[in-house]
Amino acid sequence: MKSFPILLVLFLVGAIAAIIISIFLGNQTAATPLAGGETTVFNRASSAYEQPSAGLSEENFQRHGEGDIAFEAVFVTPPATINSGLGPLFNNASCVGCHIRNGRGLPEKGQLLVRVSQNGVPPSNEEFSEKDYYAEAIAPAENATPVPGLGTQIQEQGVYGHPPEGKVEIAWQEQTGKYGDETTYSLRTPEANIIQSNGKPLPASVMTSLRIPPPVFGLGLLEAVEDKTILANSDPEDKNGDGISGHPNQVWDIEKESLVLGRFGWKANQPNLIQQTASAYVNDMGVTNPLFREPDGSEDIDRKTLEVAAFYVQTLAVPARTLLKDSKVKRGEELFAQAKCSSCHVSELSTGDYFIPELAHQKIHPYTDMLLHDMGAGLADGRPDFQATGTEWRTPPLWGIGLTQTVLPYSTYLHDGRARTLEEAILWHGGEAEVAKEAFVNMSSSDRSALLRFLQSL
Ligand code: HEC
Ligand code: HEC
Ligand SMILES: [Ca+2]
Ligand SMILES: [Ca+2]
Ligand SMILES: [Ca+2]
Repeated sequence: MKSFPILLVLFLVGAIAAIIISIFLGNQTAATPLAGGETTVFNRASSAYEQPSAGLSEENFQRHGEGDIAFEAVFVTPPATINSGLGPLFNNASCVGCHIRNGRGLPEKGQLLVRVSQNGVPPSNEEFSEKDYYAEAIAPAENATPVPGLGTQIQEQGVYGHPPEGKVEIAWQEQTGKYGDETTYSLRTPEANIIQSNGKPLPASVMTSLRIPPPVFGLGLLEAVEDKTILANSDPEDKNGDGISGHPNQVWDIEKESLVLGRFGWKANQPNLIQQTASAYVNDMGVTNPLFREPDGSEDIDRKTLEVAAFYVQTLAVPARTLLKDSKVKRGEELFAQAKCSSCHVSELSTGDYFIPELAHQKIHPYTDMLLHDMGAGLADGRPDFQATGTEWRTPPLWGIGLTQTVLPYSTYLHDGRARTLEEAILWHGGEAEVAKEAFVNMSSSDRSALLRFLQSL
């Protein structure tokens, strides 16, 4: 007789515990602020992109600080005692000169890069002068061979006695469009006028591509995602019939001397952060290094400096998400999935083993699949790069994108910085993302603003 109430009490306790556990688990699978897993930092101020990953060992924290100094180092003309080796041709004298506060750069001189190439066989040694070699020691794709006299990138600056390769002027063309509810919008397209130092315009056969500097935080985590995790989302022939056919780039790894999966840059044409950093030094700053040496085998910076600069971007933290309980943000997150934005901007990936153990085996929320997608004629540069065609771009991560204007007001979006707002960035989507774009265009204005508010919460 006495056992009955005890059983009832036990039953109630069990039921309440089950409810509490299910709420807890529910929260675990739903939105989390931990965009960068355990390495996430809780900083949504203007310094949000400049924080070392949370949980770094004392030694790696120190190393991150040394990398910060390398990233900020302003190079000067040789001979000099420190930071010597700028040029002879260059675009900017420091990493931070383009990657200001580690956020995105602007489409303006000193930050915008113009990639050039042509079809066909690479120029012979006689055609390809020593000057080209200095500035353009790269690992070019067969479908993006260097242009005689210009290489694969236009350096708009030169040290004393070395005229720059040319001057780039951007003019913007405006075009208007309408949402489903008749609200109008306006989009701008860049038109680059490139004049070589000899006063001549570029020959029509030269393919060009404009690139703004992308944000550089969270990159170690993206480097730590295993190839097989990225390949799991690849569907080049669209076998599942959802209209999305992402595929990886395959690019030349100069140290491995083989083709490997491409990860970094707007067309994923760099395999890893060491090679990305080494090519930034040589091409953007004219600073030769162990991966890209002078013709006589010497170098402006040693392996240690190269590695520590790469370590800095490898260990820049991702800021935590915010406004998770805001009803508009929640609605926006649903719309992001319904409109199939999440087919490319994949919300969750896991990292594998990594040489920085603090970044290994993390559940991250980068909102990218790291794959290339056909984005339509509107965004096309017509310049292929390895497996990326002239209409394809790598899905950029959207984590931290809500802080863009907090970090650097007037920052712009997309590969060439044409989009002045997140809304414009979405409106430019075409190709495989045409359906997603149309879904956005036909949303009610309150749903459109909910979707944008969700992006602001990242
Ligand atoms: C002249 C401006 C400029 C300078 C100087 C510069 N960068 Fe960049 N950086 C860019 C641009 C533009 C891109 C995009 C390139 C592309 O997609 O082809 C980029 C891309 C990157 C990326 C890839 C980011 C991603 O998400 O894929 C990293 C990492 C990077 N830079 C690091 C560095 C480091 C380290 C230095 C200094 C050694 C440096 N950059 C110097 C302009 C610059
Ligand atoms: C087919 C794949 C795909 C789909 C679907 C897609 N995107 Fe994108 N998104 C991309 C690619 C690729 C880019 C880069 C294009 C470029 O720079 O020219 C991009 C760029 C962006 C950017 C600018 C990022 C930056 O760093 O400048 C935002 C914001 C964005 N997408 C949001 C969305 C939203 C919201 C949706 C759904 C309405 C969506 N995307 C659907 C592939 C996709
Ligand atoms: Ca040099
Ligand atoms: Ca050049
Ligand atoms: Ca598909």
